[in-house]
Amino acid sequence: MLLGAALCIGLLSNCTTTQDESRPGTGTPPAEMKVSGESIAEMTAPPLVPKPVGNRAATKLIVNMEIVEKEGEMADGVRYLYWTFNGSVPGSFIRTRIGDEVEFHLKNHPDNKLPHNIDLHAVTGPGGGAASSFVAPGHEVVFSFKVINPGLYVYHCATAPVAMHIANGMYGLILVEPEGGLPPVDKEYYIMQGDFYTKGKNGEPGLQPFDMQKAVDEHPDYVVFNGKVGALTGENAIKANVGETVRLFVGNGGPNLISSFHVIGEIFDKVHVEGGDLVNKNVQTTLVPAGGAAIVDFKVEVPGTFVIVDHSLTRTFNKGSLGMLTVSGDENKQLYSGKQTEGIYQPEGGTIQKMPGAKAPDAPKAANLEERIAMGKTVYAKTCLACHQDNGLGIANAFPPLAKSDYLNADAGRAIDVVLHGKTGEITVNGQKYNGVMPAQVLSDEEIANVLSYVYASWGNKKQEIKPGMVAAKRSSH
Ligand code: HEC
Ligand SMILES: [Cu+2]
Repeated sequence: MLLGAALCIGLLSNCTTTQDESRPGTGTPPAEMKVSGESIAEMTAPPLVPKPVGNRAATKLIVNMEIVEKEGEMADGVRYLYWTFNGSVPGSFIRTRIGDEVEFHLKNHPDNKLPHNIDLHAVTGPGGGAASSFVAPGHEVVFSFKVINPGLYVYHCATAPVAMHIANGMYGLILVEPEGGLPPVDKEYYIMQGDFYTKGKNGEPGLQPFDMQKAVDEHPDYVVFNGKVGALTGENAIKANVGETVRLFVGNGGPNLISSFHVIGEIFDKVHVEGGDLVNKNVQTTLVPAGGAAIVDFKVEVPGTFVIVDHSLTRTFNKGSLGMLTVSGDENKQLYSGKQTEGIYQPEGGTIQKMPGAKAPDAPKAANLEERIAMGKTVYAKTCLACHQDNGLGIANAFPPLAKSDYLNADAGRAIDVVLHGKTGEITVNGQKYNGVMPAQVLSDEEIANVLSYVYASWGNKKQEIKPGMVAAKRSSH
């Protein structure tokens, strides 16, 4: 939008205010609308959405969002460490109306390992809020913005490496309703597609780390709705009754793939193309770009199971982008007289488990160096791998290598300090300068001893055992 304004200045002749033409209502420009009162935004996890705004006036709307990093189930037996807004993928749905002044409270849970921020595409301002929302674990930031363009917008984390934060689940939708609200419908749901990149191939069990190279190559192992295989199938299917109108708020977090969004056996009566004001009618498949959205309305006339897909179908049948809408009610033989078969499009099964909390019970103590290294490897996978990577090589210009790191090998006491207390400011590792933020790690003395012993035993580093006592001494000397 800022770009649009700049272009407008450049092309003096053709400079109408396109914003106001498309907007019904009082005629007050949204940027100048007064707000009355104050309320706390209702926030919902997918596939639910908050109540419509209806006729309420523009208000000061307080949005509370907490970033939570937690392990969950990507598919049967496949675990993944998700990074989330309010604990779900996609994050909580935010519902506003034009002219609202949003006071955004972004908290980063103290158990998290990483700093994060948020870029809301509904924001007019630098980085969509990213510039003012960078927040370390255990901290909260507050910033405000006025929503002045109606539509359905994506929000996402924009902390480097951005694609990695998005690939781990850090995205969601914010709706800006026009004055008076969108036309009412009977059922509304929230669906967001995302592509996921795991070390192991699709279906390989166990905790699967993020794979940066597959992300760079745009070769996802999973393409799913609402964060996991089966989030919208079987008993998690979204529901409606014959004769009802259904509205889907559809988003695509990406980070890479675009979605050819389609519901098998339905035609979209109305689509807000790209989530904006342009309404197309009688649409079979609508394109939802990465970092984009669409509002899809249709009426369900016959009962049965309607399968929701990305019509790039190998994704759907081999990688998970499959959901279901179950419509109950009486048959309408005039419209559809066929046999109904349920569940045929469910190759991966429909079991769903809740994402449990990330906290594990206290680990047992290592009896010898070998055990210490083995336990340290687990700590590494959960705590360090996200940044320093599986192979210890880090990520160019963002996270320094631990493999053959001269910085690490020169001073074990300093390495303990880095893990205990975090590190910011410029450092040089193997001749390369880094100036990032390593957050202090919330780990016990035993865990820090184990993980550093593992790091020292790996990737050509000098073998050195770090004992819990050494960590305890550093902790108390600080
Ligand atoms: C949020 C990403 C992140 C996580 C998680 C993280 N680090 Fe770091 N680490 C960094 C950054 C960034 C630096 C460089 C800091 C600077 O520029 O001052 C760094 C620096 C280091 C260094 C010193 C430089 C080097 O390459 O030798 C060590 C040692 C280290 N980290 C070990 C660990 C260990 C062990 C863990 C897990 C317990 C861990 N880090 C978790 C981001 C991270
Ligand atoms: Cu993030």
